[in-house]
Order: sequence, then structure tokens, then C-alpha cells
Amino acid sequence: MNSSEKKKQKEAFKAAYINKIEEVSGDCLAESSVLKQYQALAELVMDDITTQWAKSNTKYNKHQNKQVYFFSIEFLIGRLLKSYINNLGLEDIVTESLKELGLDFTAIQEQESDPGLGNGGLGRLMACYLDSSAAMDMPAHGNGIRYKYGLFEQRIINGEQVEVADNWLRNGYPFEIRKPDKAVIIKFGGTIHSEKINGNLTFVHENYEPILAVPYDIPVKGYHNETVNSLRLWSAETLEDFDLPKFNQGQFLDAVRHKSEAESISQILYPNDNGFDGKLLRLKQEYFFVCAGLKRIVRRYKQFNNNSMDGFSQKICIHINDTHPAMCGPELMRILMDEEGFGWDDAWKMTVESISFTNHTVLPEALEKWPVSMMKSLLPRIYMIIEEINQRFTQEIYAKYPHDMERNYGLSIINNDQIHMASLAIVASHSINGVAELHSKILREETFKGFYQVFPERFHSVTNGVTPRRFLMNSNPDLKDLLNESIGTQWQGNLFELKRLLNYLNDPIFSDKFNAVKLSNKIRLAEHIKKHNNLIVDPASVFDIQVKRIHAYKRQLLDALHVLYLYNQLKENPHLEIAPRTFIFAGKAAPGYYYAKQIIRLINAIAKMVNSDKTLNEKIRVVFLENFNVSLAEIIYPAANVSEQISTAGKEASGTGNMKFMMNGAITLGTMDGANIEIAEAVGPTNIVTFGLSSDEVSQYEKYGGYRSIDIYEKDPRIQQVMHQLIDGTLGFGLNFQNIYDSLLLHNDTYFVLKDFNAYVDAQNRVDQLYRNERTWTKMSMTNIAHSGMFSSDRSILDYQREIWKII
Ligand code: T68
Repeated sequence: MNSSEKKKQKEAFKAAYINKIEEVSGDCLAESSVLKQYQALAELVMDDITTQWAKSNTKYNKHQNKQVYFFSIEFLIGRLLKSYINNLGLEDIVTESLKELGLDFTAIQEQESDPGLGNGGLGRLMACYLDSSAAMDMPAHGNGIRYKYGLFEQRIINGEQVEVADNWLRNGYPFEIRKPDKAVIIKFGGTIHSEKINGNLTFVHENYEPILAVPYDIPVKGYHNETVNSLRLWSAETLEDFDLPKFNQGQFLDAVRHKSEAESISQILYPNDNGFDGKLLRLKQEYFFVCAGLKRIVRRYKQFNNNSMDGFSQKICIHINDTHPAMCGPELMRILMDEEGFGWDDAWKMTVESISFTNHTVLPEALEKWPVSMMKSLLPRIYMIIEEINQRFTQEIYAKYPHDMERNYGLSIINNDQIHMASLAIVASHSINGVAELHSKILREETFKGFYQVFPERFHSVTNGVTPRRFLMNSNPDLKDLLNESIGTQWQGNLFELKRLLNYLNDPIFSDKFNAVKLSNKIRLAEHIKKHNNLIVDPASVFDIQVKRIHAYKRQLLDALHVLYLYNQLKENPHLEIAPRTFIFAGKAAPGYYYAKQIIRLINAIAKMVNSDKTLNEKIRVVFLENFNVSLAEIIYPAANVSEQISTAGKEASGTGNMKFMMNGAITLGTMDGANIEIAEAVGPTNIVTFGLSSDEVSQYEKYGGYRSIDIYEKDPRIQQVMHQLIDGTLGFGLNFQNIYDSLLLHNDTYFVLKDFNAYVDAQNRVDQLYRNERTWTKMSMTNIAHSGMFSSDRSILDYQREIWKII
């Protein structure tokens, strides 16, 4: 675009924007609030997007392309305004115009609430996959729940986590469109009886409680193309707002009770990551979005296919994100048999051909099991179908292995009066995949071993990926510009092109510019820390960062114990030569997870002690940033030097934060777990620092014993010292971390923290040495970025297209 064209566009934009502000606020620009400035900009952007959206939908309907639907109980999308503007290619026009109008674009963006409709990696992965699908012109849509309250906001008060409700819809949400005309009815409870209607056995559902599911659609705009896909989130409502007869009789409370019970289904997101909470309301949520989503998909399919279901499973992919939507199997069977008149065999074939399943965890406590009694009373028809699926499946297995009762029992979907949702998902899908190579191997060889023997062809592996648009281009614009001016812009369409950066490893001018970008990102984070924690940190220090949900297996404790050890060392020898370090933590603990909350308390206690100790000469600083969410993440990743990925080997399915850090040039300090292994392969052993037990070693200890944490403790005075400090008042008057102490010694250290301690200290020393050689560190950092192409979610989506959905 030449400069006069640009000028014209900017003038047109400014005029339209000023109009919009007047329209939404009734104020002129000068009097408008930042909130109204944001709302006006959001509406203007939506005007552009909705036109393209309608075109995309028309195209899909006309050409009947294969459509993918991601069914997920979480979509952690983050703020959308900036991402829409950049994807529309309006970045420069908008930024410059707002500046010329004297407005603060950053402040405007901060008015947008960050929808916390997910706990962590699982929900964020869906958002990355939607972004990549749209960027690659692939018809893929999301189907989930529009929670009125997302994940709680975390405050740190007196060093402890306090939860505050996340009322993200407080000021309305400009990027959704409510579609009451597309609402569907979901039936809960009641009874089923069979009747012969026109000679056919028909199942009739009676005395059920009807709930209305109303969709809200959010556009998913592709990067610099014309594709706009949809994220459909369902909200629960009553059919009539309230019971008028009861109201008229003066029974006010009863009249509104039904309304609030119905609405409770989409009221709140369960705040557990990697855990199973067997509550009735959760089961309702799961069926609610599965049933609503499938009904609309079938309706749309028939509408544009001459009212016929022919070819359905060739054109529709139902992809289930973990087991929360595993009722897609029985629900699709119900629709096909009870509503569309198919017999069992045909319906089953269509169901299995349509559905594929991604698993995200091997932690036994996270695997979903629903009591038969609960399923039977809440979803009587679904339960009948699950029973029948199981009957037929176990018969098949029995015929294959007649003498192996143990195997038959282990594979049964219904076991001990519980329904095993992972088993249901496997039996009802044509594809099951893990999210990193190691994880997929553990699924085949351990978690789902029996199923792998029965269906080896169904098992796949697709390593996770993250979107470079949000996590590199938008969050690290200076790096983006530097890359563009050095290696050209091809990498924006194909992240593997970042390899060209390897040509600059020995270029001192480039290295200086590269380091200047990192420094300015660290300054930005330091300002955030100053503002929120009232603490000054040195941007020249090593920013060593662990941000993720707080969980015992992720071992924030190992990181914290190392800080304590380093503190002890510095106290002993104030002249110890180390590169100054800022240890940064952030992450939420599930509100009911006491141990994780204690870890947060411990980190904050260590921070308080370290940061106030003048004798350390500011060689170390410790920061706990409250309320980790997507927006904060976007400030953190670009500023990192060290990426802490230190889970017990075999426990982290993949990790995706590791990829976001790497893409921004941080060096991974990690165990050989999840996708860390693939990062190590990509960058080579000299560009990563790894340590600790392998997953095989962990699993040997778990199976056969042989690890005694007390033995390690007794031999290592450094460990003795830090352990005592947990309980002797060092960390503050009255502060006692007895339960953490007990978990490590009394309960034999389930996650091998003490076992890996020594290796971790050595690895940390290597990090220190490497950082002190600036040239080496810069090269490592550049090499990490250069090899991050493999961890773009564009690559993951291509893998899914080829291997699982068979689209290309
Ligand atoms: C994460 N899982 C994995 N679960 O832990 C992580 N769980 O290794 C992986 O990279 C990521 O998924 C993407 O594959 C989760 O984030 C949850 O958040 C969750 C939510 C509800 C119930 C169970």
C-alpha cells in the first residue's frame, strides 16, 4: 500500500470510528471514556468480520466441505480485539489512526475482559487449534459452554491465594452473537419406555426436565485470509423465564427456583485442572454441550444435504478433547437411531467413523468415572445405549479371547458400578491420540495397553503446538520486526522458515539487536512487577520463570527448594559469583487443592524473606505474580531467559508453555518429559539444559519400589537444611510448612523432588555458567527460536488433517 492510499484508509477509519463512538456512547470523542472507546473499536472490527463470516458460512454450506468440530468443555481464548485487528491486516492503520486521534491503544485493549473459559493447557490448546485452522483456511469450529463465570481471579493476600469470582460478562461481550433461533431443548431425568409405533420399536422419553440451550457464536478470524470459522458456546436457560402460575399464587421463590437451577448448568467453570470432580452438575454440563452441539450439526447437515444423512461420516469430524465430551458416542447413536431411524449397526458405523479422541493426561486421579446410578437417573436413554455399547464390545472381546477373563474385565466400559469415560471414548472413536511422543507411548504401553492390543490401528500421536500469531507476532512485536528485517517474512506463513535465523548466529550486529529486544521485553515485565508487586527487579538479571497451574507433579516445589538452597549459599558466602537471578512464578491452584495452595504460600514466604534481605546484594529476587491468565502470559513469555519445565518424568502429557517460551528465545531447563523431549531433539543437546530421572526410571520405582526419600535426606546436608527451614520458623513467625515436609519425608516423596534435587542443582549451575557467557547464551536463544517451527499449532493441525481427519 502506498502512502497516499494508507492516508486515505486512515482517514476513513478515523471517521468511522468517531461515528461509532458517538453511536455507542452518545458522547463525542473528547468526552468518551476508555471503556466506550474500546466498545466502539470492538464493534467496528466486528462489522468487518461479520461480513466475511457470512461469506465463509455460505461457502461451507454450498460446497459441503468436510467440517471439523472440536468438542471441548474449555476454550481459553484470551483477549480477541488485537488478534482480530492483526488478522484483518489492520494493525498499522488502527495503531497509527488511534495515535493521531490522541488515544492510548494499550489502555483501550486493557478494557477487554480476558475470558477465563478454561483452566490451563487443555483449553488453551483448543484456542490455538481454532486459530491455526482458520489461518490455514480449514473449516473447523469449536463447541463448548458459555460459562457465566470463568476461572476465578486469583489475588495474593498475605502470601496466600484468595479466589474472586470472574464476572467477565460484566460490561457485555462485543464479540459474541446470541442466536435464540438456533436454541435446542436438552432433556434431563425422566423415564424411558418403549412402544411399537408403525411396527417399529421406539423409545419414548417422558417426565423429563427440559432445559433450553441457547448458542452464542464467536467468530474465529483467519490470519490475512477470508476465512472466518465459529466458536459456538452454549448457555442454559429455562423455557419460560419463570413459572407464572406459581408466581401468581405468591410462591415467589418456587417460581424462580427452576430458572436458577436451569441456569446453573452454564453458571461456572469447574476450577480443577488434571483432576476429576464427580459432581452431578458437571455431568449435566457434559451432556448439555454434547447434546446441543450434535443436534445442531445434524440439523445443519441435513439442511444442506437434501434432508438426508447420506455421507455424514465422510463430511463431519467430531473431535473430542479429552473425555468430558465422551458422551458424543452414545448421544450420536441416540440421534441416529431414535430421531433419524437408523438401525444399530449403521448408526454405530457412522458414529465411530465420525468421532476421534485426544487424551491429555495419564494421571489416574484425572480419569473420569461416573457412577452408574447417577448416569441412569440423569440420562436414562444415554445409559441404556452405553450399556448396549459395552455389551456388544465385551462380547466381541470375549469371542476373541475366550479364556482371558481378566482382560475382558479390564476393558469393560462399565466396571464396579462406574462408567469409565476413557474406555467409552476409545471404543466409540476411530482414532485415539496422545499429545506428545512420550505420552502416546505411555498410552499404548501402560494406560490403555489392553485397548491398544485390541485396536492397534486406532492409536496415533500428534505433538501439541501453539499459535505463533498470538505467542510470537502479537506478544513480541519487536522480535517480529527484527525477524522480518533480517530473514524476510516467509516465516509468518510457515514457521519452519525460522531456520533461516541460523545464518545469523555469528552476526554481532544482529546479536546486539536481538539482545536489545529481549532486554526491552524484560523491562516491560519489570514494570509490571513494579506496579503489581511493588518490587524493583533488575532487567539485566536472568529471568528464570515457571508459570503454569500449581500442581504437585509440575514440581514448583523443586524450583522453590532450589531458591532456598541458593539463598543459604549466599548467606554463607556473600561473595559467591553468580549471575543475578530473578525467579518468577505464577499460576493458580484449584481452590480445593490444599497442597498446591501451600506451595503458593511457601513461594511467597521465600520471596518475602529473600527480597527483604539486604545482605544478598540483590543477587536473587523472587516474584510471585498473581492471576496468571492469557494476557499476563503474553507479557511473560517474551521476557524469559530460562523456561522451567521440571515435571516428574512421565507425568506431563506434553506441556505447551515450554513451546511458547522457546518461540520467544528462552532456554528450557527441563526434565525428559512430555514435549520437552521433542524440544531437546529439535535444538540438540547443547541448546537445552536437561536433568533428572527418566520416565522409565520413575515407572520402575513406582512399580517395584526401591526409592526411599529419607535415604537421600540423610546423605545430603543441603537438603537437610532446606527441609528444616520449612518447619523451623525461618520463613516467618508462625509459618510452618509441615505438610510439605511430611509429603517429602513421611509419605516418601511421590513426585521424586528430593531424588531429582541434586541433578537440578547441577543443572541450575550449568544455566548460570552458560548465561555468564553472553555470546553462547545469545546463540542458544537464537537456535531455540530457529527450531521452534515444529511447535507451531499449524504443524499440529496439518498432522491432524493427514493422520486423523483424513482431509489431505
Ligand atoms: C494439559 N491438561 C496437560 N487439563 O496437563 C498438558 N483437566 O500436559 C498438555 O500440554 C495440555 O493439557 C494440552 O494437551 C490440562 O490442561 C485440564 O486443564 C483439565 C481440565 C478439566 C479437567 C481435567
